[in-house]
Amino acid sequence: MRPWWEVGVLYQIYPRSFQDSNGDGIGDLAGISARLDYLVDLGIDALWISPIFPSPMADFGYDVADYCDVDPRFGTLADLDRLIEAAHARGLRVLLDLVPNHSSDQHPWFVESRSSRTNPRRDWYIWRDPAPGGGPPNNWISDFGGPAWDYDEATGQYYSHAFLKEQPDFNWRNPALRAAMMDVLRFWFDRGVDGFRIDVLWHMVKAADFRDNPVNPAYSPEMGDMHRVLQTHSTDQPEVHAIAAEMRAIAEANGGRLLIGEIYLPVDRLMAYYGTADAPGVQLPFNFQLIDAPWRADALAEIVRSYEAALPPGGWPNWVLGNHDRPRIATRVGEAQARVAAMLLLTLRGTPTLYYGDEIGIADVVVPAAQVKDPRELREPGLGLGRDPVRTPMAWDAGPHGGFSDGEPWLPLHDDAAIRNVAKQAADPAAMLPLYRDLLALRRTHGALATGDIADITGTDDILSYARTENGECLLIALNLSGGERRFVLPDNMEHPRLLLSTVPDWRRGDEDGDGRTILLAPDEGVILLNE
Ligand code: TEU
Ligand code: CA
Repeated sequence: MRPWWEVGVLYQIYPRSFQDSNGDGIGDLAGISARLDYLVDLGIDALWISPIFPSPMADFGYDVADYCDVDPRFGTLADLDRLIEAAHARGLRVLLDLVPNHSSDQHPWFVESRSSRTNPRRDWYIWRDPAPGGGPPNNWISDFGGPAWDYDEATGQYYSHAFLKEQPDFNWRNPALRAAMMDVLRFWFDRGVDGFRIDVLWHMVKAADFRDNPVNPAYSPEMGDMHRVLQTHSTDQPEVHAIAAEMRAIAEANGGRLLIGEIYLPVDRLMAYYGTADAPGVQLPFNFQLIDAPWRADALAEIVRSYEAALPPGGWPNWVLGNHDRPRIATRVGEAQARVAAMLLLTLRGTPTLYYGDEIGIADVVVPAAQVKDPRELREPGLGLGRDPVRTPMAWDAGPHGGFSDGEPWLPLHDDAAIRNVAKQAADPAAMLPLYRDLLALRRTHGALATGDIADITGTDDILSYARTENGECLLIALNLSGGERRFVLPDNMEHPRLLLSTVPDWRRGDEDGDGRTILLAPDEGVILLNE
């Protein structure tokens, strides 16, 4: 029996923006509970909710002040219990977002840690003396710009922060900290949480000698300050794998809960996060390649082939088109290709993760300077690094604020929310939402799409194609990545092709070459064919 997460589809919810239930303009847990039936109809299997823990919100919840409670803005622990129960009753799994690299500077542990050099929790965070001539201990740079070190006047040392200074890094080399964080996993597993997405897993351990990072020869200012150095010594250290393995052991001891690692690394280094047979790591190290990929058939074919080839024995693949940090797919490739991208995501071998709102084709929303909330944008404005544009509220209907909230939403909705919303699209067969529903339904009726082998991965003449096979069933996917018509010659082994789904449903197709072996793909058309 395959585990559920190999077969299933994950759906990321940014909780501030999914559904507000009390009119304060901020989405909440009761709001998510009210939309569970939508998720069931859509056809997903599990939801991952970005952090909902008590937080000063310096980084919108990725600065946690208490790992075992719920922020009042999102509701209460009881609301979360109700959400988990209601989700489970519908066959949906619930994943939370574990943020183990850093806490909030308001977390009682950090308050204690900074209180004196001799405090028992001093060593739970990373404290270093100033460099010999004064100044930060080394040249490490925060991912959000500026030194990765902040000076504490009172105790005369610097603490490390890979992100904001309000997000001090934990010292995972300290056994007591490590044990305390492992208890956090157990706490949530006991409450019925089905797994975690683990924030910045590859950041968790820093080189013990705190060597300077090498200067990045390719740096230019528009890349953002963090790119001035390569994160050679501040990330991806060998010791991280034992930590992942310990988390995995806890997940297994609780009946096989799921761990997903957020890891931005080249494929060869990413693969190490699957762990080994003796010390398995996370089940799914997030594969973000489609987020940065050039949208070309040859490039995508090479990405799929080389990723498949690099997987360790037993390693299950996964694919992602977008998340709360990166530009939305509709903006990157345009609406017509976003349909093709949906077909790609949901027909590749491996667990797909959808990002809320992509199923109705929301694009990046231009947020006026005065309304910017994201510290990433506020610290390095104008470089396009801000994340507000991809975190805007979901649109449910044509009512005020798209049915997201009775009050003023924390971020503006997309301009076309009156027509780009769930209710409108549900009634329009040509819209994005029915395509997502059809794709998700097809994965259930044709198991080969979910778990079958993948073969014949080809990218030529603007067409990306591949076959999925399982138990004698064979499906062929052909995706036209261009805005022009393209002829696609069927492989010889495709004897009786039947069109199961097209991203261009009204396309009138003839037998163009009269040979039954060539099909004419519409501009921006993807098709799924079944060999009968
Ligand atoms: O993001 C990590 C992440 O996206 C960065 O390491 C990225 O490479 C860098 O910011 C370049 O832009 C996670 C969360 O997803 C994000 O929302 C948090 O802000 C961050 O960690 C800190 O917890
Ligand atoms: Ca609310």
